[in-house]
Amino acid sequence: MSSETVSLTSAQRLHFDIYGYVLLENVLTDDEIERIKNALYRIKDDDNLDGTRVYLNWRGDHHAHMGNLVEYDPALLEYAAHPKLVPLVEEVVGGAVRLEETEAIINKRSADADLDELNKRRYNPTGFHRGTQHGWGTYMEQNKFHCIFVKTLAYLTDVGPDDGGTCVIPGSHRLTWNQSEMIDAALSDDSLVHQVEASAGSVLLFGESLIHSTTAIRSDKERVILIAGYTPPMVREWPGNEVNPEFIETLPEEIRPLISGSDSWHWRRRY
Ligand SMILES: O=C(O)CCC(=O)C(=O)O
Repeated sequence: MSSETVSLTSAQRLHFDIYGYVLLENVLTDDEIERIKNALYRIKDDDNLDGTRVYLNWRGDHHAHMGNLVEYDPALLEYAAHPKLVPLVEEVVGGAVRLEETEAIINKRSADADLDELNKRRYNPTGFHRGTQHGWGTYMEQNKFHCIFVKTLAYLTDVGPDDGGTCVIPGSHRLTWNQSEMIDAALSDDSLVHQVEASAGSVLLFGESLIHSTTAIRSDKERVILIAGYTPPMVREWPGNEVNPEFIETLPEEIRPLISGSDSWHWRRRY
């Protein structure tokens, strides 16, 4: 990892604290994007993943969801340990992190989609959810918001208004409202929902207490995203995202604790 200090600008930190997310533009190079996409398409077309720890689930024939990716290709490992991203994650978690999961989605419009129906709404979130809650998965320290479960979501294709940008309920990361009441309220008024649109190479940094969703695609474009989740090191990986200890042994020493969580309870809040 580079010794150069990488941190959020005060405007990015304020955006994160107010809304629960911030879009980081132009993070990945064209070469990184191509290498990551090649690896993800190979997984999507791989009919023998048995010898790997990768999982691939199809949600209809238009939506491939895959996970536990770091052992499959160096480009995917490099994203999970990205020196421009991990320090920003640590800033909002509040200290050192471990990789909790990696997942990716390659999706397009469903062949059965009713475009007239999709065009009736400004956005069509397919399933709002969150991975932790304000109150036990978050804390305030020195007036800054922190979340113990944070994701970086990289857009690997350009995502315009009709291309399935991630939908979020801005500000929901700091609310203790009942989740379904909050979702119902936001779905009744589109102005409470924001759809993230981004160019390929941009990364959405968000706390998992933020309610968010995949969005149905209206255009003819296929979307590709790669996500890495992080927690403090004493927290477990998401089930199914256990990385082979033998693979971890082969990694450079400086990224081993990030991938394995070996730092465990030796955690000190740093931010
Ligand atoms: O598909 C997206 O844009 C959002 C993915 C998502 O909901 C998640 O990472 O939990």
